[in-house]
Amino acid sequence: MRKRYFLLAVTIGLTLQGAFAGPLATPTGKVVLTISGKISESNSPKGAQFDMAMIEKLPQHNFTTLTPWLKQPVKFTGPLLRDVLAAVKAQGTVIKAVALDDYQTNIPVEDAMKFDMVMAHKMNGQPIPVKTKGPLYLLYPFDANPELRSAVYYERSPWQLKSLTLE
Ligand SMILES: Nc1nc2c(c(=O)[nH]1)N[C@H]1C(S)=C(S)[C@@H](COP(=O)(O)O)O[C@H]1N2
Ligand SMILES: [Mo]
Repeated sequence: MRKRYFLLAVTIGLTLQGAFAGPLATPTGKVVLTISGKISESNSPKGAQFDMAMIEKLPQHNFTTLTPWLKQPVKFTGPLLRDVLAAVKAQGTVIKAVALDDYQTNIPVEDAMKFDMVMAHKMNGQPIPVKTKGPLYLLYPFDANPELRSAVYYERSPWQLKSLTLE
């Protein structure tokens, strides 16, 4: 009986580890995000690569917020940036984000800890096509905190996100 409980505990432990801090899977689909720089979990010579299935496997969060870009409030869904950083064992203080249109912006790692920043792959429950700023859109919960409704944070919200480099 004891042994059975022990095995159960080990199984649960391994399952949780797999969900939150296990070795990084290898993408089987199209790579949508590459994280490089100061990270200690990786799966390719270019850094930690993610396909959409890997991003969807992380714990999902959502918030509904107005943005400067759209007239209506939109519900954004995806993993918290801080969970994505944890998945690659990120270090450093600044995240250099680059988008498909080559837009670049620097996000303090501290922002990911302080605010529930979401790496959205869905808007109003639907995958985000590239032409409407997808497939990945990194953003702050603007409506949850009036402090965030400023150019500083809008500029730190890249749509069409393709890579993060930890510095
Ligand atoms: N990929 C990408 N993300 C981006 C930008 C961009 O040009 N490309 N512009 C940034 C800037 S400077 C701001 S203020 C906000 C809002 O940009 P907009 O006013 O051009 O809509 O989005 C940010 N995210
Ligand atoms: Mo801007």
